[in-house]
Amino acid sequence: MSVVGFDVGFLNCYVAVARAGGIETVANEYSDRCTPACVSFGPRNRSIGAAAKSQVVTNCKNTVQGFKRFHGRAFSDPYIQRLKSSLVYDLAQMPSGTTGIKVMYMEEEKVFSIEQVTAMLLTKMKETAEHALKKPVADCVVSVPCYYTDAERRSVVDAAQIAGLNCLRLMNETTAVALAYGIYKQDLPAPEEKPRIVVFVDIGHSGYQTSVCAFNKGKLKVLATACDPELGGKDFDEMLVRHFCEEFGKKYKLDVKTKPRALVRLYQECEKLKKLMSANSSDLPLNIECFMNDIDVSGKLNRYSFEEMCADVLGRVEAPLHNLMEQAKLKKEDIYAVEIVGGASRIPSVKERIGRFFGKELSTTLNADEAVARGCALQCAILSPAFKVREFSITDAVAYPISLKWNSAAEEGLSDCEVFPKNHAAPFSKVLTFYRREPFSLEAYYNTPRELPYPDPTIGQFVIQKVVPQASGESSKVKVKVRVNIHGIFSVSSASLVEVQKTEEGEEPMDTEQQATPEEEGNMQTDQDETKAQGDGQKETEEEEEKTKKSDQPPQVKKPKVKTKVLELPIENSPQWELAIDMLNLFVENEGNMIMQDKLEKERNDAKNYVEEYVYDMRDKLHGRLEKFVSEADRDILSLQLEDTENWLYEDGEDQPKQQYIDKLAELKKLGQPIQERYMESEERPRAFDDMGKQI
Ligand code: ATP
Ligand code: K
Ligand code: MG
Repeated sequence: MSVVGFDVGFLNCYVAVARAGGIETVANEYSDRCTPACVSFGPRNRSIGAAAKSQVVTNCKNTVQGFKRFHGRAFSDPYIQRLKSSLVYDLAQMPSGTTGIKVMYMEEEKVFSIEQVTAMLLTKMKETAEHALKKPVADCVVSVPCYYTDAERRSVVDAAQIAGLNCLRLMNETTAVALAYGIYKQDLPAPEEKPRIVVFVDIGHSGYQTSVCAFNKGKLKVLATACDPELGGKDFDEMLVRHFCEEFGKKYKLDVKTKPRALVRLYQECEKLKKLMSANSSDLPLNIECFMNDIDVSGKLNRYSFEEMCADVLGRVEAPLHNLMEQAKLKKEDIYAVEIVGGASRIPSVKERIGRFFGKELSTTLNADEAVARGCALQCAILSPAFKVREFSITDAVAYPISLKWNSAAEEGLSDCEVFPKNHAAPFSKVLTFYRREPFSLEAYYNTPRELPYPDPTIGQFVIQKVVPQASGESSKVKVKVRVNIHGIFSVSSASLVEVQKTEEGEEPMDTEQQATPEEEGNMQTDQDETKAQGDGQKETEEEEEKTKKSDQPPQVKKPKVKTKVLELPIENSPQWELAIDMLNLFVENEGNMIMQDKLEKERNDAKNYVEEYVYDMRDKLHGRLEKFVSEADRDILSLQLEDTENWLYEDGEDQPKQQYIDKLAELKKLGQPIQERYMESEERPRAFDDMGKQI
C-alpha cells in the first residue's frame, strides 16, 4: 500500500508521498522536485522528464511536450487540427479515431496514443516515488484539471493503468489545493457554524482554474468552479515569441517560424525572460547565439511593454472570477481568503488583477508549485486504510450539468431529464425508475454544449439489457443507478428489475405504478456515495427527489401485499472514446517492454561507461601511485591496450552490445588487477602492523 500523489502538469509534474508521518514532495534523480512533462524517443530508448527536456532542441521532432491537452480528443477535433500545425512533432489518428503522436522510435515510425505517452510520464514519476519510498508503488491519486470532461478523465485513468498504477482517485487540481489548505487548519468553524469561504486560483502553463469552497471543521465542500482552459503561462510565452519573431524578422531578416529548432529555442528563452520580468521591472535582455543561419540575435524588453503586449491575455483573467461568484451567489465580502497557486500566478499583473477583483490581498500560504501534488497525496492517505490521517470529508462539484435521454415508448419520441445539475455534489449516485417491457438504452450528455471546452457533448450510450415484461404482461419496474464516481466520471453503475411474484392472497397485484406513463419515468432517488474516511454526511440517504406529481394518478382500489424479487440486469456501457480493453492490455504489455528496453539500454550504457572510466583511471594511476608496482614491460603492454581501447570506444566500440563492454573491461582488468592488488597489499601491510601494535 503506497500513499502517493501525482500532479501531472502541462509543463511541470510533481510527486508527493506520505513518509515518516508527513507529506513530502520528493525529488527525482536530478535532485529536482519538478519533473518536466516531456518524453523523447531515440533509436534505442526513450528519455522521460529532465533527460527528455534536454533533447527538445537537438531531437525536436521526436520530443513531445504539451500533450496533456490531447486526452480524450478525436484526431478530427478542430482543436487538435488547429494545434497540429503549430507543433514541432507530428500527430496522427489512432485506429479508434483518437489522437496519437507520431515519432521515430527504435529506428521505426511509431504512433503512440495519448494514454501511452502520459503513461510513460507516469512511469517516470512512479519510479521517483518508488525510489523515495524504497518499495513498489501502485496506489496513487492523480490530478486533472477541474474542467476535464468524461472522455478526458477516462483517458487519464487508462494512462495510469498502462503505467501499472492503481488510481484511487482522479482529483480536480483546485480540490487538491483546497485539501492541502484545509486539512492542517486548526481554526475552521465548527460543523454547525457558518462555513469559511475560500477561493482557490490555480494558473499553470496551460489552464486557469478557480473554485470556491466552504470549510468547516473536518470537511470541505466545493461550491462552484469556473475556468478558462486556454489561459496560462503559455499564452504569455506566445505573445513574447510573436513579438520577437516580428522583431528578428525586421532586424535580421529571419523567418523564425520556418525553422522548428530555432522556434523551440526562442520559446525557451522567452519563458526565461517572462520569469525574470516577474521579479524585475527594468529592461531585460534576450540573447541567443547562433540562432539561425549562424546569426546571433538579441533583443530587450521590460515589464511595462510586456504587459502592454499581453493586454488581451490579461483581459481574460476576470471573466472566470465573475462566473464563479455568480454561480456560488456570493458577495466579495463573503470571501475569507483568496489562495493562489500555479507558476503563472507569479506574474505581477495577473496577481494584481485577481487582487483587484476581490478587493483584497491575495494569500500565498501554499507552495505554488507543489500544492496540487501534496493535496493528491493527502487524498491518497485519506483513502488508504493503512495510513492514519485526520478525518476530512471532501465533497467535490459536478463541472457540467449531465442529462439523460431515452426513447419513450409512451410518448413516441425522446424524453430527457437532467440527472446532475451543475455544481451538484460529487461523487454521488441516484436511482431512476423506468417501466419497460424490453431492453432500452440511455444516452448521457452534457446539456450545456456551449460552456463545454470540448466539441462533443456526448458522454456515452448505456443499454440496459435483459429487460422482460412481468408474468402478467405488464411493464417491469426497472431501477437504474447512475452516478458520478470518485474520478468525476459519469456511469450507469447498476440496473435491476423488480419482478412481482404472487401476492399473499394469491391475487395479481394492482399497482398503478405498473402503467408506464412518461411522467413516471425518471423518478429519482438519491444517495450520496460512501467514501472512505469521510466524517459525516456519509450515511446512505434515501431521500426521494420526486420529479413527478403522484396526485395526478388514479387512486388505488386495493393495495395487496406484494412479494418482489430483484434481478440484477447487465448493462452495456459505451462511453465516448473509450479505449477498448484489448488495446489497453496491449498498451500495458508494450509499456512493460519499453521499460525493459530502457533498462537494457541503460545497462549497456553503464557497461560502456565503466570501460571508459577504467581507461582514464588506470592511465592516470599507471603513472602515479601504481608505478612502483608494475614492471616497465607490463606497464607498456597495459598502456598500449588502454590506448587501443580508447580508440575502439570512439570507433567500432561506439555502439556495441553490453557483453562486448563487459568482455573488454575484463580483458583490461586481467592485466590491471594484479597491479592494483600488489598496491593494496603494500597499503594494507603497515596498517596491519599498526593494528597489531595497538592490540599489544
Ligand atoms: P497546468 O496546471 O496548466 O497543467 P503546470 O502545472 O505544468 O500546467 P505550473 O508549473 O503551475 O504549470 O506553471 C508553469 C507556468 O508558470 C509556466 O508558464 C512558467 O513559465 C510559469 N512561471 C513559473 N514561474 C514564473 C515566474 N516567476 N513568473 C512568471 N511565470 C512563471
Ligand atoms: K504543476
Ligand atoms: Mg498545474
